[in-house]
Amino acid sequence: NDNDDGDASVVVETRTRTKRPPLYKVLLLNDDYTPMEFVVLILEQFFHLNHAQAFEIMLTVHKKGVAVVGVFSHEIAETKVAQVMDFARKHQHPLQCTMEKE
Ligand code: TYC
Repeated sequence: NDNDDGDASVVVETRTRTKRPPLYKVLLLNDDYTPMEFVVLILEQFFHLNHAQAFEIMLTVHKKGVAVVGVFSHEIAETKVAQVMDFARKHQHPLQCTMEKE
């Protein structure tokens, strides 16, 4: 505040708060029917994981029921979920993919 000399010219400073955009976890869910190789293929194709990483995450989902595949901006996460769901539906597998705020 510059001018505290009465009220002739008063400078009001407002604090600028910069928030980083929220991030979203993309989750893959287990089911009893989707083939393991199909899940591995999805992780390689849409999440750019190498075969070993893809296999490891697939196994985690298979054993624990769910795993985080990646963390993205809202728009990218939505796109990934849509890509996985479309691809699974196209091949008639019940695979489920969702997102949640981190
Ligand atoms: N449970 C499946 C099977 O035994 C494999 C599987 C893994 C399915 C991960 C979905 O997200 C998944 N064929």
